[in-house]
Order: sequence, then C-alpha cells, then structure tokens
Amino acid sequence: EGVGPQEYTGIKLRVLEWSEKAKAALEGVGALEGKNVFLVAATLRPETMYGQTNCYVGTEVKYGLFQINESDVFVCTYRAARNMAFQGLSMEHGVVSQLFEIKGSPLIGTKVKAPLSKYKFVYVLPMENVLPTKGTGVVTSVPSDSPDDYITLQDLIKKPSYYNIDPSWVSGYEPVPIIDTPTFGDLAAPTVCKLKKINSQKDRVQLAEAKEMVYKEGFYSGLMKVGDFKGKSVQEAKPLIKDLMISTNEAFVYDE
Ligand code: A2H
Repeated sequence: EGVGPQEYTGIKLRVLEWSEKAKAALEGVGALEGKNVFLVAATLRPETMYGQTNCYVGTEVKYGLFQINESDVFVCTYRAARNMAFQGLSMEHGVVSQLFEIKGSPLIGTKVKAPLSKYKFVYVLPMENVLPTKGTGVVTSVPSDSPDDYITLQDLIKKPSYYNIDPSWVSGYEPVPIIDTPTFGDLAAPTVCKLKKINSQKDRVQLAEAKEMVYKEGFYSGLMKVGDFKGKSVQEAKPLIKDLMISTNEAFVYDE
C-alpha cells in the first residue's frame, strides 16, 4: 500500500431485503423511502463479477448510509463516502450526507442483487479480514478467483453457528467457473487453496501467496469462459466489462 493512487471499480449491489436486525435498526429512517439502497464494493477485478456468490462486510466495521443523489443511497465506510464526495459522486462537491450509522454485524443476512452474477440474489456475510481503511469496507465475493473469498466461504459453510449465520445463506452458492487458466484450470482460487493446503481465513501468509499466484495467472494467462466477452483474454475484457457496468449504472470509478 501507499504506492500511489489506486483505481477501483465501485460495484453497486442493490438491497432487495434487509436482514431482520437491519430492518429493526432502520425502522423510522424515513429518508430511505422510495430510494434505491446499495452496498457498494470496491474491486480491482471487475471482469470477475460474473462469479459473485455473496458479499462480505466486517462485523465490527462501522458503515454509514449515505445519500449520494436524488435516487441512490450507498452503504460504505464514512472514509469512502468522503472520498466519493470529492470525486464528484455526491450531490454537492465535498459534502457527505449521512442518514444513519450501522455496524457490519446487523447487516449480515441482507439479500442483495449482484450485477452480472448468475445468482438472482446473494447474501451479505461476515469476513474477518475486512479492512476499514481500504476501498469501501465492503468486499464482493468471487470464490472462483479470490483465495480470500473462497476460504472465507468454506469457513462459513463448515461453521455457520460459530459465525452466526443461517446455513441457507451459503448453501447452493457454488464457485462459478468464469476464467480459464492453463495452470490452475477454471476454478483457480479453490485449486490453489487446495494445493497449498490452506485451512481457514486465519492462514494469512499462505493466503497472501495464493492471492499472488491466482492474480498473476488470471491476469496474464486467463481467458473469459462466460459473459459478454467470452473468449477474450482477461486483460482485454477487464476494461470492457468495467465500462459495460458503468454504462448500465451498476458501477463507477472510485480512486483512492
Ligand atoms: B478484489 P488492494 Cl476475484 N478489506 O475484488 C479487505 N479486502 C478488500 C477490501 C477491504 N476493505 N476492499 C477490497 N478488498 C479486496 C475481487 C477480487 C479481488 C478477485 C481476486 C483478487 C482480488 C473479488 N473479491 O484482490 O489491497 C477486493 O477483492 C486481490 C488483490 O487494494 C479488491 O479486489 O490491492 C482487493 O481486495 C483490493 O486490494
């Protein structure tokens, strides 16, 4: 980190139904009526959005609901909302309009619509290593191509009660083969996690190595297996898929 500006793609995951706890907490926040509310995830890999199976937040991370424009409310960290306000994404330059503050924990179990995903809806789930100081504090999960996302999902499948989640929020959400690679096949993250015998999201060092291996292989040798740019290389498809989601108002450029 700290090597200069990073360009992320902000992905808008529309809230379809709040969790029971979020519903209770947000009761009486009248400003939400008639608004589209989105959990906003920051990604470096927009071309992987076809493989989204869920969305992660940190249970202890503080989020806000921010009025972004007439129609949209974003859920992200205050830090990210402030950056967005200085990048021309708010109604008034530099002005943050926070409607409500809420921790990650009550957001768990919320149903959202993930753009380009084959799943009609996905759930908001807990991840231990979500940094409040990076991106929006919301991570969209692509277990086929991100070792962190894959191993966290495995943890949740193995120990739903420990993580306080309903098993139905993870069952049926298999990793989706979206990118073919010569070395690790079309489920690169699960393959590398198995090769390196990574057991849980607590194996930080191993995971960092796995992340590097999968990222390089996908970026330099990956071919899209699905979607609008099927057959193209990952390098070619990345900006095209980013622009496609921007054109449908499902994504935006976010720098930090
Ligand atoms: B990436 P960098 Cl498929 N805390 O998106 C922890 N991780 C975060 C985060 C936060 N607050 N905000 C974003 N991220 C994740 C997709 C993906 C990502 C794939 C493969 C690798 C990968 C799906 N998750 O990242 O430190 C987000 O996950 C590996 C580099 O700014 C984001 O992109 O380099 C990436 O980390 C940004 O990490």
